[in-house]
Amino acid sequence: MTSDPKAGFEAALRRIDERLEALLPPTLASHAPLGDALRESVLAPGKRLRPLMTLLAAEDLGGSAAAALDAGCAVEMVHAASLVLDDLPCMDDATLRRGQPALHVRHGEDVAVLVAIGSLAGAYQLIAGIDGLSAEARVEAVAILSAAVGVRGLVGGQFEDLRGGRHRRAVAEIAAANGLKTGSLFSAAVEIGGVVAGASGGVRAELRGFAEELGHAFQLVDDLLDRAPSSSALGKDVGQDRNKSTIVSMMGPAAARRRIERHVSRAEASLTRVFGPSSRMHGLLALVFEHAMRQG
Ligand code: GRG
Repeated sequence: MTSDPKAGFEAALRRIDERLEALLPPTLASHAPLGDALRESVLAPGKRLRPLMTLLAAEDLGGSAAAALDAGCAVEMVHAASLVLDDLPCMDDATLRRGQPALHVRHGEDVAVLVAIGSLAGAYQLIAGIDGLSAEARVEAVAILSAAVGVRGLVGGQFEDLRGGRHRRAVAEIAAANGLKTGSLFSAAVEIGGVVAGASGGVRAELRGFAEELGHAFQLVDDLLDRAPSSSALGKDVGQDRNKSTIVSMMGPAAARRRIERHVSRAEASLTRVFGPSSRMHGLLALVFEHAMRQG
């Protein structure tokens, strides 16, 4: 196994980065530094896992690659907005993101809030206008993305995390918040891939099940890495809030690793039911988690 979690996906990742760059041209900087800041936040070197999943799911279910690419870029724009907001002093108060000073550190909180709103609006504009998708599919994709952002998604998960993070919570409560904070956007990413491909309700439900397990495992790895002394495969900017109560801090790293393994094997089982015993999504899952588990 290679030590690079992105190995084998370079071509798809290049397409994603090129499309994001084209969607956010330098001329966007007409209101500098707003345009520059928007480009910086979206184009900063992230892993692009969510758009990659949209792309792989749609293509491997027979959907249009171009439509999947734009849908994935919209999901990444939502993700970028969530990271900008998450780092604000009134939220996680983080100064580093993707190895660089957080957006509000570089451009101020006012610009950071506007960038997040602009990125979110851009995502909906993009997904609502995707070429080659029926009007019904576009509406469905917008509805899925909206649900993933809203009070039963990122917003609700973030709220629970902020309010409950420093209190002792049951493991199940933390897991539920993790599902909203992390799983909901993974779920939207793969389900929108299914919508692009015209997948059945059953396949879409299976994709959501996969993403929920993935989200739980991913958040556990994220928390494990928060305790690790150095940065990692998940591109983690470590040590931002070591007082937060997490499943890892409550159960310890060994039990957390066992939970991760259980989530990953359930995620794999869902993928197998959709794509057969081996697929590019299986490959992505294995690469990300094998690498992360060695680091954490
Ligand atoms: C209105 C979009 C919006 C959000 C409001 C602030 C907020 C509510 C939610 C934040 C949720 C959040 C930051 C969850 C963390 C998810 C997570 C595991 C992020 C790290 O993802 P990676 O590792 O990051 O894929 P990269 O940088 O590689 O893209």
